[in-house]
Amino acid sequence: MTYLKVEREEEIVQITINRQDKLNAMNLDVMNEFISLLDDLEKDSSKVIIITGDGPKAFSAGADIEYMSSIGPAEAEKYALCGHEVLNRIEKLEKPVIAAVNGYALGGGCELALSCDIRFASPNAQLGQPEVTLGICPGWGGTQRLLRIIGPARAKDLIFSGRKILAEEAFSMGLINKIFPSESLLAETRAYAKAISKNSSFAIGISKMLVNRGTDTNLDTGLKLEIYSWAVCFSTKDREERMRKFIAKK
Ligand code: CO8
Repeated sequence: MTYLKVEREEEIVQITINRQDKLNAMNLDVMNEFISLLDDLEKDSSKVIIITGDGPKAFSAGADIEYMSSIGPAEAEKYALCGHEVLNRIEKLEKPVIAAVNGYALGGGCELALSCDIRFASPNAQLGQPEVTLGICPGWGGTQRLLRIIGPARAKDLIFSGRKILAEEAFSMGLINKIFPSESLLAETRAYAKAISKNSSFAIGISKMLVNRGTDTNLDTGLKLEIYSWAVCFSTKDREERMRKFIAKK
């Protein structure tokens, strides 16, 4: 891979977008590398995924403006579809994905973070959807995921103004789960990833699906889905062993 640095430590995979000279802006090559990496991650035994950006300045400054400046609607559709494929697959991955937002997360960069399950950030992180300043609307799920995470009024404020917000304000909106000092952001993210990797992958995967589905379904359907999913957990050896160990300890 040219633009994605992939490091595996035990069952944790850290993906670093590695295009520092362009503030980790995601061109088609970056997105295609994500697609082939996701082919592996969907099948392999990794338990938690971390996504971050190379260098001290940016998680990702978004889609590649240089590329977008010269394309028409047909290429724009392809670019959007490619981005949606990546972000949808991250969202549906049956394992937790954590964004470690270490600087600018703008436009597509913010949308990439929105597709992750959990977002940690350094105090200098700046998030935003500045697309309207470039004459486009958010195109990698921003209008839909931001709305669901922070509500319509706040989403419209960020999208209409295109303003960048610091981690503290993002935290107060529920856009960021937790802020860590810049120098320990990755270590803290890895420690968190390691802690959750000890829990049942099956139970976490099914919980992720239930919460995701719950966002777009009515309460009754969501609760029914939970009952059946809960019952399925009783078919795993993992559940048997974890409960047996608990009883044995007593
Ligand atoms: N695309 C391409 N290159 C970029 C991008 C980008 N998004 N952002 C920064 N760069 C490049 C700069 O051109 C510069 O390159 P060079 O050194 O070769 O001139 C280098 O990165 C460093 O950037 P700056 O010199 O601008 O650094 P500053 O510290 O002065 O400013 C900012 C940092 C404020 C982050 C500034 O770079 C900036 O505003 N960048 C653009 C941010 C932005 O508007 N992002 C949204 C893009 S639109 C989008 O993401 C749409 C997503 C949906 C797409 C749907 C598909 C159709």
